[in-house]
Amino acid sequence: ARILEVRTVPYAIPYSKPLKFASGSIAIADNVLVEIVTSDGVVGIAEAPPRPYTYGETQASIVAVIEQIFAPAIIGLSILDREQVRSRLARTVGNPTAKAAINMAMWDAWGKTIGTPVHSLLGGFTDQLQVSHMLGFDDPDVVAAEAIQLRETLGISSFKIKVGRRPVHLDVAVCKAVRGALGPDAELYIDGNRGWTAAESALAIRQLEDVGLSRVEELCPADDVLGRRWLVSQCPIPFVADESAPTPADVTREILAGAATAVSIKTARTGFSDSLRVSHLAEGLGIEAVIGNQIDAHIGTVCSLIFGASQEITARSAAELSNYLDMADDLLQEPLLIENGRMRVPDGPGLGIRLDPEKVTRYRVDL
Ligand code: MUC
Ligand code: MG
Repeated sequence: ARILEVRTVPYAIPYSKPLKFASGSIAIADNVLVEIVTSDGVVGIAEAPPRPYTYGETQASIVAVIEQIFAPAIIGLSILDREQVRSRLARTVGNPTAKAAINMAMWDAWGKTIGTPVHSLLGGFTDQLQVSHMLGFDDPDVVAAEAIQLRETLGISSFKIKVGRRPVHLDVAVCKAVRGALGPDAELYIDGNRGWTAAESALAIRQLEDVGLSRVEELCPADDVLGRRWLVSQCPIPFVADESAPTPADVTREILAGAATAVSIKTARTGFSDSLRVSHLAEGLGIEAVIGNQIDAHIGTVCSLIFGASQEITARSAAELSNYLDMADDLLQEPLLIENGRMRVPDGPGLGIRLDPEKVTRYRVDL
């Protein structure tokens, strides 16, 4: 089957509970649905989330780069020509979520064409993942109540707490409140989105010693090169590279520089093909790889789930899959389900999800 058309559908669905973190905040899922139409009449789908504070992309820039540069470069190629497509898209620097959405829509089209789940095509390690929820900035009692509610209603017992505010004590108090509310069995870890200096981060790590964190992520900027290396060298738990390592080359550079000791994999920025590269790299290096959340909407969440469950290294840790819960609606025919703190891979062909055309019409912003 050949690629006949690449469609972009910008849409907007509000969050009923906005997420705030050190590098930005999000109140609307203003994503771009990407559809690849093949010569067999199959439509492969994926979505690209604009994260200007992380990658410089906007909803308009994602639509423009796909329509003006990417689509003309790949129309006519086979849906199996993923590496050729990757090479052609790589002639344009940046634009990671636009590239990733095209890659994942090609995998979805392949799976749908041959009637096979993409999860199986990727390796099919296991059919479910434990879920971890990201808790944004708020007062200690509010964040603790949110964590308790998610554990009571959905069985979620792993939480990533957003930190990076000043003074450091604000976030230390949140972490202590969440630990106090959940007790010793819950998994807690923190993500600073580069909000602190290396010294502030070191202070926080010391003050959080008895909270029992499993890891920390991007507490200070990787561009503070020597400060970051100093911090990581004294960190007693894994230090995750997220936005400082969005490509396999960045992962190599940051790990070899001593700027991180673990890596976050986000299908929103590396699609399936480069997420495979990053996970194999992590396996070869002998470091942890955790499935992160690009504040994914529903389609993006399914992509993270499918990929995370397909590889042994990513299936080991709880995956950040649940922030779609804070959105007011979705584009899907069937809702996503979290039971006993776990999500199961859908078993249909491709991504295993179906769009609701009426909802797509309601939420698209280009007509
Ligand atoms: C995360 O893990 O950092 C916040 C900004 C971004 O790009 O992703 C989120 C979550
Ligand atoms: Mg992060």
